Amino acid sequence: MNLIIITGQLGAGKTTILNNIVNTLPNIKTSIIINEFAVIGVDKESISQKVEEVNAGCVCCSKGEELIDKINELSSKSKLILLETTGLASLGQLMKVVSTTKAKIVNVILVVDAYSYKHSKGFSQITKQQITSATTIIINKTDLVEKKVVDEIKKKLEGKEVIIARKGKVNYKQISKKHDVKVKNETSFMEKLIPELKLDKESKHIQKAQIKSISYTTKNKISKFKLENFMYRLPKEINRAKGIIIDDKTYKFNYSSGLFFIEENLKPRKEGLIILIGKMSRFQKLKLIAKLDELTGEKTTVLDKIKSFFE
Ligand SMILES: Nc1nc2c(ncn2[C@@H]2O[C@H](COP(=O)(O)OP(=O)(O)OP(=O)(O)O)[C@@H](O)[C@H]2O)c(=O)[nH]1
Ligand SMILES: [Mg+2]
Repeated sequence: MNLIIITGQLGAGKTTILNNIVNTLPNIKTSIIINEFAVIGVDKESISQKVEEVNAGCVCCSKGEELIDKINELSSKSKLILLETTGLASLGQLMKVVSTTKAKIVNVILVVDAYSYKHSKGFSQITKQQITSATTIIINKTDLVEKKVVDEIKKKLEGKEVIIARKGKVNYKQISKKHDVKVKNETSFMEKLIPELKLDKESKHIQKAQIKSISYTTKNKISKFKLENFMYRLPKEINRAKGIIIDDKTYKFNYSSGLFFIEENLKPRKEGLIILIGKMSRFQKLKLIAKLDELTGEKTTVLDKIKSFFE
């Protein structure tokens, strides 16, 4: 069974691209796994096929065991697995994890956000690391930048297989070439001694990045205009938000790189979900929950506050 990894920074367009790939798949039995950093995931709402979820952590470390079980479980019914990871995944570590399963990695796709590249004037450290492990790089959101920005990114990726995408439009054929993906499988002396270290030590990359998330649910109606206002007032460290709200209809919203989008969600829902992701201390998390309470008219209980403080 073949497996394709799709990774890239928060909000780069991974799920949008994944859905376009899913919609152009030939007749191959395919399973989709999405790994989201937040406790409750929302990406599956955007995919036209059934999605298996691994949430509340990163599949390259704390959620490695769960991913291994999921892949092995799917191997009897699928010929291909498409795996979307969180943007924080350490690709080297993730590839090691997948190499212990029945799946063979045939492509490691990195989605690069041209708009965010332009505004942060270059690649982040983590993107630079991911570029070295990726076998295909998709330069996405090229509809939001000038040609010279795309040319500059292309130049930095010389020697790599590159696909240029607008609005996440990529089809299966473009990414179907099988690559000889090499997995470095060295195990350190300490890992041999204490096997648990192998998965756990890398979760430090999340702690180091200080990235946390809030998954906030509400049955209350929220005005989409108030929500938009709320997003534009978020502290700059909260650079990603997404979810579903119920106003006059059910809406799906996305906030990334300072841009807010909201559209009708085709599947109606009884409960809204707001996910905030970014660098935040535990106390900032509580402050944001209080702000969400103000926005939604909910009153988060002390117990729930304590729970999210330690999450
Ligand atoms: N203009 C433009 N918007 C895009 C493009 N690709 C994705 N988007 C929008 O960017 C937002 C985030 O897209 P997603 O596909 O959810 O990004 P993601 O990488 O899966 O996000 P996470 O899983 O949260 O890291 C959504 O509002 C998309 O509609 C693109 O090429 N151009
Ligand atoms: Mg996604």
